Amino acid sequence: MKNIAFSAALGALVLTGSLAACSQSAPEQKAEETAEATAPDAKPGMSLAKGQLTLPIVAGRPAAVYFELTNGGKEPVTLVSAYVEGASSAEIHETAGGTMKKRDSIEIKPGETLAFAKGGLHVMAFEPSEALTAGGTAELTLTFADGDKLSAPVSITSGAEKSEMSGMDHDMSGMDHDMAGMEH
Ligand SMILES: [Cu+2]
Repeated sequence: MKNIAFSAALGALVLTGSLAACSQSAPEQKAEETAEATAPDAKPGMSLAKGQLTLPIVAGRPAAVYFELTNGGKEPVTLVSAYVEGASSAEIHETAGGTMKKRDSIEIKPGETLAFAKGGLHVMAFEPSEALTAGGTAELTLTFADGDKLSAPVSITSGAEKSEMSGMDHDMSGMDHDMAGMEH
């Protein structure tokens, strides 16, 4: 009986001790939470700049998303997928030698900035909704091989200035994407 009472008392002491430890470290934890709240879904070390979504000239065709992705960390990271809010789906594509192909993974070395730009890497957003209008913003989310994500707003621009390419740009049938003579 004595032993049980002693254990209970000891347990209470340990509990009290851990509570005290918790409250001591609380201010520090709160500061971290505040920092995270300003950058939700941000993979440490990764940053995205100059995000831009170019609407298709012809409604129903895919939109293209361009940006600069910088790995400010010390380890290489691997980009594996993209998501654009307001589009039914999105894929990472690369235009090279006049053809456009889907990329399943792209490694970004420490210190490297990867440019997603016309004529090269881009995120293709399929079936962009009417909620995506020029002058507004869309939320782009990138997912990395370790499951971490990076979300950033991208500004939406009209594709009208490329009207001479109307009917060619992103005119894909099926999921083959490996079509010659296409240009972004
Ligand atoms: Cu594409």
